[in-house]
Amino acid sequence: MNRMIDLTSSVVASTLRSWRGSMSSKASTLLKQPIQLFDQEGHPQCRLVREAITELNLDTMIYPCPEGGTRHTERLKELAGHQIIPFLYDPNTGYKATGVNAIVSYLFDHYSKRKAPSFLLESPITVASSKLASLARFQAGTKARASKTPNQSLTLYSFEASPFSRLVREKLSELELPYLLVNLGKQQRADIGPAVMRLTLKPYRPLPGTKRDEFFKKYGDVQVPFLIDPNNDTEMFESADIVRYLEDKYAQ
Ligand SMILES: N[C@@H](CCC(=O)N[C@@H](CS)C(=O)NCC(=O)O)C(=O)O
Repeated sequence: MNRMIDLTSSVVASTLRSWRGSMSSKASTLLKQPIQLFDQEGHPQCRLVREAITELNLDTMIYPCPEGGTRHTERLKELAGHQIIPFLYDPNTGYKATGVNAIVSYLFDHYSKRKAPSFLLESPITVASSKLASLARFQAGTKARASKTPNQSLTLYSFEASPFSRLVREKLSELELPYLLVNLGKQQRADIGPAVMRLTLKPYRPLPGTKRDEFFKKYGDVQVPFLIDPNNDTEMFESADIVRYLEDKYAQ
């Protein structure tokens, strides 16, 4: 797809969901092990779960289950006893849940002091707007394509509403590549906007002690998407380069 169409339609998709999944809580719960989500980019219900995960600032191991894909179905069947997504497994507590409302309510109850907000729960309005968002992106990420299995999982720094990161997540989903999703949602005014055009005149500094701050100290700025592929000793910024890289290395 043409890059301009990709970016515009990705902005439209985020707008249709009112940019839910842009903001992250200031505190991030340090999980002993990341929660695990069997997910599909472009799946309306899965999007609602990922929005909640950004809001709660939880690192999540994503097992993409696009239509026609088989790479993670055995493990899903073993854990869940079915093949319905979204499915969550929390290895820290042993909790398993299927479907938006069970997953999102559990995550808010367990990892925040708030009740799950209605805009992140399944309702005719949230599902309809999420379906429209998927349509705006021409259902990208929903269909499996032949790919090589990586030895080790990849890591993607992202946040749900990021139009640039969505393009990368779609590719990871189509290629069924498992990845650790590290959410770097916005936590203050200065985080808003692209890295090259922030809503602040002062030199950019993330909130101290946050994952963003850790990232800033390591890489000198905060920009997503950022991909780490330990299989090829690769770390990279720039969505177009990452999408091309994934296609070159893993598509068959
Ligand atoms: N040219 C970059 C642009 C990436 C970009 O601007 N990403 C935004 C999020 S959509 C960002 O990192 N903003 C700064 C921030 O979140 O701190 C790409 O294609 O990856």
